[in-house]
Amino acid sequence: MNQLQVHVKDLQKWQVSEEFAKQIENFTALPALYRHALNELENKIDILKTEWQARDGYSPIEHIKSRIKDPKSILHKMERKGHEFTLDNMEQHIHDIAGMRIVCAFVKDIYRLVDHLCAREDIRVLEIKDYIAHPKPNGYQSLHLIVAMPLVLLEGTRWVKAEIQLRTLAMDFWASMEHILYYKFDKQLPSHVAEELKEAARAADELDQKMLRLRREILELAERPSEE
Ligand code: 0O2
Repeated sequence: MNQLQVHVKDLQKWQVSEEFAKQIENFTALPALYRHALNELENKIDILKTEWQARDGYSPIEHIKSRIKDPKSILHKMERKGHEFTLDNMEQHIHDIAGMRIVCAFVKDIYRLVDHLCAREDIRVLEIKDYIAHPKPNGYQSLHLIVAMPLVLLEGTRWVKAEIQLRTLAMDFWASMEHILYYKFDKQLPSHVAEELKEAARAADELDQKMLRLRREILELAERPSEE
């Protein structure tokens, strides 16, 4: 599959137990599986974007970004969640090893896209966390989907998990800035800073609502017969 993959037969010369060799084989093959799942997902979203653009002259998807979580972050998250470091726990409890962020222009585009994804048979939506309807206490807004993607392998079909974060441009700006600001600060934020961050999240929300209002107005103007 890729150069990271190790086969049980390659390990036999080191006389490791078959069970240990199998574990290593699974472990080294895993990043490639997540990469393939992400590629499939990117492809599906790309097709959607092109179709929407061709049909409506406008795609609700502004841009997408994807990444494989780095091993250090995976271990940190497992520690934070109190899981023993095993491959099973990693696959079962860490949902965002394969992660995609989809940035949309408007909030209603996000729900339109979620409805579409939930109705598809080639993606299983396992969980929806709606931090838009229910923002986190710090002001964070996004809609998270935990999905499973089918990969057809020699062994049969394997469903691989991925996390999709859906946000507007304004939410993405806030979350990216908060991540940068907070990243270097490993202590409790002073309350006035936390309050200002929350205030900035409210401003991002207002900006989203204002843009939606403007869009409605412009669409209405476009549909109105000209007065000539
Ligand atoms: P990183 O470094 O961005 O990958 P779950 O994944 O559902 O099992 P978790 O982590 O409690 O458990 O889920 P949640 O709250 O849905 O958060 C998942 C991801 O959302 C985080 O991954 C962040 O990417 C993003 N996120 C959640 N809360 C915040 C927030 O307050 N600010 C910002 N900027 N991003 C947030 P990681 O692994 O925590 O981090």
